[in-house]
Amino acid sequence: HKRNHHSVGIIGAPFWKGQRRDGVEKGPDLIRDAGLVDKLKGQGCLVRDYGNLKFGDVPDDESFGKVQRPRAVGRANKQLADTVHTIKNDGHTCVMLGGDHSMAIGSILGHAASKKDLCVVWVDAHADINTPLTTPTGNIHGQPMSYLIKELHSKIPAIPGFSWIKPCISAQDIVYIGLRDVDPEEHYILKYLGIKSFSMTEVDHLGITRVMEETCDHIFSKVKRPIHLSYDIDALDPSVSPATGTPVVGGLTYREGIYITEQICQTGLLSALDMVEVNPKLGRTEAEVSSTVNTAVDLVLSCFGRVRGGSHAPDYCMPQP
Ligand code: 6HN
Ligand code: MN
Ligand code: MN
Ligand code: MN
Repeated sequence: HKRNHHSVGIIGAPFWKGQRRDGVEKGPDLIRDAGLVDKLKGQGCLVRDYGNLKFGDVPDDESFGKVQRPRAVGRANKQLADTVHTIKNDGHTCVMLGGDHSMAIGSILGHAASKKDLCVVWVDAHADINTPLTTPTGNIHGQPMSYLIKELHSKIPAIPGFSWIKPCISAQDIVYIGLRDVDPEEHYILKYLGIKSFSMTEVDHLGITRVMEETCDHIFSKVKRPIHLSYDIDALDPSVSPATGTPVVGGLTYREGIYITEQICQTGLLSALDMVEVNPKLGRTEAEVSSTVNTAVDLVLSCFGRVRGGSHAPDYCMPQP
């Protein structure tokens, strides 16, 4: 077994304006307070914490059609993209702690700025691929994928605050896992673009083992490439992670959720991770909040070498009597 030398750069994105429930901006600090950095170091990772981004007020941020707070979302994502680019150029695997899922726009664009050939594994109850014209809610956390996919470029109108955003991934470079609440317009887009997706039906039918084998077959069909793992905590069942903005029954078990991250770690190609949509204000009890936060921490740890079967330092020596 090789020594764990993951070099991890953490950036907090305490941003909520991609949706309407406040509290999700508390995610980064809660995940840190649950001991993320020390636990990563304890399993042999080198960790640099870049702190939290600070988002200024954006006045006069009128909606664009249905789309809510476009200038604030555009600006926050530009800040995040620049920082993720820096973290990647510093040589780390980047961990973005959200915040709502609209921040995947900046995270993926910043990542793509230093890794042209990345692929995306999107673990979520939702497809987050509404365009500004199909969105039923106007919430940008339900739209990030639509701005990033080259094949959708012609379907996206010019949005205030978004002029810097250029699509950086192709439909064939994406795999979804965990879908169970997909809007009809989103379903059309997934089929129209032929995007690989493993809904909860496929997870039930194939089992998580084959889902991960087929995920890797798909993303590595031509060549091995860097992985951007975008993990929405609502992919897991609300019995595991209830403190989130848009919970949907019938989700991944804790074990399936962790198995995904263990297998992504095994590829050796994880290049950036988003851990988003933890919202402590939506836990009904302290136990619901801690279950959600601790699960988020465990998912990050498994991305960076934690194995359930245990491990030990290569220089470990047994105590002599
Ligand atoms: N998320 N499809 C719905 C919408 O508003 O477009 C829900 C989106 C949920 C987004 O969980 O990150
Ligand atoms: Mn560059
Ligand atoms: Mn979701
Ligand atoms: Mn999401």
